[in-house]
Amino acid sequence: GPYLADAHKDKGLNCTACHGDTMEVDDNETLVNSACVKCHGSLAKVAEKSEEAVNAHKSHLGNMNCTVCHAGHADSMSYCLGCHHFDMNIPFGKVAARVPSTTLPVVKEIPANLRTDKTDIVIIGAGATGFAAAITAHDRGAKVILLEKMPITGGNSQLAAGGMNASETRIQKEKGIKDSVDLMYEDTMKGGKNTSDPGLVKILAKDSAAAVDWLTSLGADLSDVGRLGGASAARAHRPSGGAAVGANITQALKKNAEDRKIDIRVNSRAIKILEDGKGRVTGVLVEGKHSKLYKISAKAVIIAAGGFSANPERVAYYQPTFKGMTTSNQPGATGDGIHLGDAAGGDLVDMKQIQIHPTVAAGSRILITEAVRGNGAILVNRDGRRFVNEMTTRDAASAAILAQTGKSAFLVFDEGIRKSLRQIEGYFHLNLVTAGTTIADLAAKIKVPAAELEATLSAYNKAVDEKSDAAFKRPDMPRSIKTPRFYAIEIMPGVHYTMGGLKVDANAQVMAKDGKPIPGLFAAGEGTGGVHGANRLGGNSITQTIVFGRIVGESAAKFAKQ
Ligand code: MEZ
Repeated sequence: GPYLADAHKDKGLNCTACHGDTMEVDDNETLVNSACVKCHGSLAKVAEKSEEAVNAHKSHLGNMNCTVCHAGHADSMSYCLGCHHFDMNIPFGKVAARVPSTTLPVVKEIPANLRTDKTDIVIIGAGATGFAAAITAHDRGAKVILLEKMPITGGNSQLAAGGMNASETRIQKEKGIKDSVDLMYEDTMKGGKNTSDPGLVKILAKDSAAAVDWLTSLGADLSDVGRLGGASAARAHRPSGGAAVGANITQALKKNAEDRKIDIRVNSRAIKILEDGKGRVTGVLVEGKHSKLYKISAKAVIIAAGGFSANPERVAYYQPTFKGMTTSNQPGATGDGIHLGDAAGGDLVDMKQIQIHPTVAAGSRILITEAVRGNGAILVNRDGRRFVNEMTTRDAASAAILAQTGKSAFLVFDEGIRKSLRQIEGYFHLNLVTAGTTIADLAAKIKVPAAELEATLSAYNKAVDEKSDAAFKRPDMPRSIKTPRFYAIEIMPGVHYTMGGLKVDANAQVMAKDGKPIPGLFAAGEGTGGVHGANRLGGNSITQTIVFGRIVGESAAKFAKQ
């Protein structure tokens, strides 16, 4: 110390002021958090008082518990710093992020007489997949426990930016956008280099419109549509004004799960899948922040714990050339679910298929959404020249950037593009954008030759007018870049998505190495392989979480009833 608790004591508060008369501490830290709010007001109220340039109490992570960052009897640590690099003072805090270990604790022997909770279905991971599965299974009459090892729910889904791909939606029809399920299937297969599981891709495309309707019925806003790389039509659904999709949908899902009183447990890491000795899954072993080891006995287990982009050792194991690269992922994306399923006998597919996203802000973990390019931005190198079709697939765009001097490039756009996409304001807020009143002014600030940059923009604007990009064959150029001010963000590729994972069938059952389903074990989302093959198209990930999250919830509920 001294810690936050000491400061409270100095103010005359005793232990029960924060911990209640029962002094009970569950893994959600329910009592303490409600005591914080009782004295200090809600997160929104605290945010109103903030004078900081970056208001940590008002973030895209939604309404979080106070104890996510503030600890009573240990160093406080800002959750934001897991991804950001702000100068952020936190009372009794360390300027460091609390990040989970990238490896699961090894359990040699499970102690006898452990507390055992009982449920129908236990779900590992509270991102979009886990929430979609939990709500669906609950609505089919199953009792559900949703586990999340991080102190907040939302996972990587919460960070999803560009959109959710779906075809033949009501919203597309209203906007007069021509698209079809077949076209989405073809684009996805082509994007994945024809190595995806065609059956799973058919489901993704066919159920995508219903997934958008379902989310909308739960209160999400998917009313804007943009176009992302590798898509033959505008099908990336996102909130109005082009706001980020992830925070909007995960907060709607969370609210719906809470309204249904689903048992959501944060700070709760599943560390082993339990089975009966005959191959049937019977539950999980959990390590809770306060409850320590305990068991949950369940009729079905759903793995929805995402991929492993934030596990640098594993990324380098499968792709040695990606060693040391930054990532766009939240620190919890360490691949626990894949590891747990593997240890339970599940087969793995496509593990070497790791996607790097071309545009992560240089020196950070902040993804600059592909939608900035989708809405018209171009990429230029240090010579002030374009070097690639900006809307090509991510692997090709990333390879092109890594081939430039400095292994980075500049995303260049203007006031018109800025106005077209609400997410861009966030990059200004985070100080990631360099602005110039003229092209020459911008060029000077980012140290590229002004004449080259001017020539590049004038050639590009001509291509926009002629609707033909002879230089790089960019298929879609929705806006020219000629309205001051002019802007640039330095970007470099970062590990973004792991395409491989547990092998599943069309009912989201995990397949064993002998090709048969493991009874009681289900999986969906990024921790499964087969949907994206060798390369995932932007916007297909959120679609996968909802389409297969609903399927896995339904399948597991059916299985649990048998
Ligand atoms: O699906 C994605 O990964 C995506 C659209 C990312 C982004 O650039 O916004």
